[in-house]
Amino acid sequence: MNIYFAASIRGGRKDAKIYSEIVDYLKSYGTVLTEHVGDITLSEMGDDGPTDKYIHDRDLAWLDESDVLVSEVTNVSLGVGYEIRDAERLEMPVLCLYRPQVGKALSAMITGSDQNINKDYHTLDEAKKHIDDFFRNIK
Ligand code: 6IA
Repeated sequence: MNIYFAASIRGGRKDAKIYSEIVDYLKSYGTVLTEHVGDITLSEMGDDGPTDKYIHDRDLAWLDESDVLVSEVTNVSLGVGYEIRDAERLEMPVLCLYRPQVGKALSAMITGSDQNINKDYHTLDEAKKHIDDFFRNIK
């Protein structure tokens, strides 16, 4: 099972520790092609490596090879929204994990789509339970 994990990079890295914990848990279900997204040392300016075109083309190729996309969507990210839509077009199962926050709401383009599964969570254990349910239902 190839898993594409999507989460904010240039949108902001304040939740990087959470991403790292989600990536660790996802590894029990398969190969996480985008493990670097959970790297807590990666800054939001993380652009000291390959070119943006290289990153874009490589990531979309990985998405093509993936069986599912799991995303953490609390921190708004253009890249994550772009990847979610591409995964929906590819008709792969998509899970969007969101931590509700006072005064904010998740984009209607995510909550209004019937091609992804949206789950709110407050603790890592809750997120893991949503991940378990997601994989149980796609097998
Ligand atoms: O708009 P954002 O940067 O927040 O978009 C984040 C999403 O786009 C993630 O889910 C990634 O899959 C993808 N993405 C964006 N930037 C990168 C990136 N930057 N590397 C890999 N995937 C990316 C450079 C990293 C650095 C180690 C050279």
